[in-house]
Amino acid sequence: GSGTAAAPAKDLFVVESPNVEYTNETIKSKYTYRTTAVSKNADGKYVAVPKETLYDFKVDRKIPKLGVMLVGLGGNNGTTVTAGILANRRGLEWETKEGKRGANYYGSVIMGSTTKLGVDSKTGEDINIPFHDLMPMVHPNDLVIGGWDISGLNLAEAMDRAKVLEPTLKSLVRKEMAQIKPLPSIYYPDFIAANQEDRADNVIPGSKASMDHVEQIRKDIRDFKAANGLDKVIVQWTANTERFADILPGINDTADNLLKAIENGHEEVSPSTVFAVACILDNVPFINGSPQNTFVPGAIQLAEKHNAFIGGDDFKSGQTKMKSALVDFLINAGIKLTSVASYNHLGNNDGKNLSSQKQFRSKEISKSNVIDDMVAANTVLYKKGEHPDHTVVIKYMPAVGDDKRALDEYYAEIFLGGHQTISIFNVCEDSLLASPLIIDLVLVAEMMTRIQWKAHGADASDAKYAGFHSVLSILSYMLKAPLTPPGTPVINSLAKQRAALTNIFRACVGLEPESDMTLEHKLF
Ligand code: NAI
Ligand code: DG6
Repeated sequence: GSGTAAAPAKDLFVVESPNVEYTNETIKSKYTYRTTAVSKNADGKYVAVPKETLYDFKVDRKIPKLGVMLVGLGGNNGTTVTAGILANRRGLEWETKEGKRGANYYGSVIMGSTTKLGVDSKTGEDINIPFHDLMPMVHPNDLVIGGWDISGLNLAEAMDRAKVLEPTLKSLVRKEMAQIKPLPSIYYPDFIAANQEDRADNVIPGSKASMDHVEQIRKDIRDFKAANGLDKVIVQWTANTERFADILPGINDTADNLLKAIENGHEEVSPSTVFAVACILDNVPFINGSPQNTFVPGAIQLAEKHNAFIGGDDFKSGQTKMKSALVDFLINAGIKLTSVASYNHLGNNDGKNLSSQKQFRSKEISKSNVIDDMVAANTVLYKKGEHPDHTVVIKYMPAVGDDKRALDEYYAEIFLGGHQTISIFNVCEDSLLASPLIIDLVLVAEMMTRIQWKAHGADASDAKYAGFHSVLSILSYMLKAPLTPPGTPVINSLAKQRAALTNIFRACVGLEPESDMTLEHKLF
């Protein structure tokens, strides 16, 4: 193919550039990554040097038949995302007291938002396209869903238990939902709240980690893939929040020690880590949607060894998404945020599990660290080590069900010692906010399995291409406590996270980052 070869009809755009080459199988781009290297000279003055690095990217255009296996399939998120995909696939409409409603993917950045492709060469107007069309991505309607749950209810019964969806919608998907029954899962009672015990009626024998468990999970994935004729599977943890695992030298600190600890049935290996290990060994991307430290150092090292993708932690759906946008805005507006008080009450099974101290502590940690980078970056407002007060409270209140209430007070110092106080009452329909994130995480993680890179000018053969680092920090937008490659910074600012996602995708098809300078409208 040459630089201007026609793309298959379903592509919304084609890039015409000497740096971009299309074939039926791939899009190849030569991309110049421009950064600024900073050092200090002898006088202590910063010296900023523009730097260019040339990369080759290669995108596999073949959209695979994709399966998603959810751990916690019978929970509120699991049933809601499954019903949502069925409803979208069938283009369902249903009656509500407010009138007819139809299936959509609102709340998914990939399916519900647009991104600027460029500027109309005649009118100068922005041309915006659906985010989903930026790259050859899987469509969520085509996902095949399965997974595990320690509760054996079929998904029709489980969605009733969840109390999330309208009865009219439930009646339309009930038949298909009833046919999906979660696979038995592994259950180590010490890791989740004791109040969950009564739903654990669908468990694989054994109450601590073992290689048999790892092998069973691997087999489940292989069987699911074969039964549905899938090219790929992505696994996502949307099961209960576990307590943190202790990091123990010789047990979970290295890949080899972790495998040995599983073999020896060590009690500090959590179910989520066993799932992660099973996936890593088979190169199946594994994403953790809960806050616990599934990815102990040994699990990260194992993923690196196997070039397997992992991502996490903890879906960022309501309160924290607001926080990572609002704090970014306040601090970048030069307003000195001095405290954030975040209260939640919720009445779903997640809230019940989090009413137990150790599981709450996992959530408290992931909800509390989300403003650190924005504070540290503003050396005008904050002295080194200075930090706004930040408190997170979660209470179980059965009556409000899945409609979590998140009450936030942001208190800030403004000009000449004045104060700005912002109070937010945010009713988060939790599972309806989290389900589109589950979809985004799957779509982006899958896309990343089809992107390769090499240093430009390196060996011209295709053999030199490599994948991105095992830890998919590009997923940060959807996650409260983004996991990043060891030794690399965590970015919490929602705007930066979205820009990274957009601009990496743009680079892969040979487009410059969107700078928002719009000089074409300023210099004429
Ligand atoms: P849920 O409690 O309704 O669902 C969790 C499911 O996991 C239950 O069906 C339970 O039986 C199952 N489970 C527990 N241990 C298991 C194991 N070892 N293997 C397989 N299944 C297991 O909770 P929900 O609301 O669906 O949330 C799921 C997770 O996502 C929670 O950890 C929650 O903290 C997290 N999360 C939820 C968000 C939301 O907005 N809904 C946002 C951020 C995180
Ligand atoms: C209460 O905070 C329970 C949690 O599981 C949250 O509902 C969930 O983590 C979503 O949190 P956020 O902060 O993104 O709304």
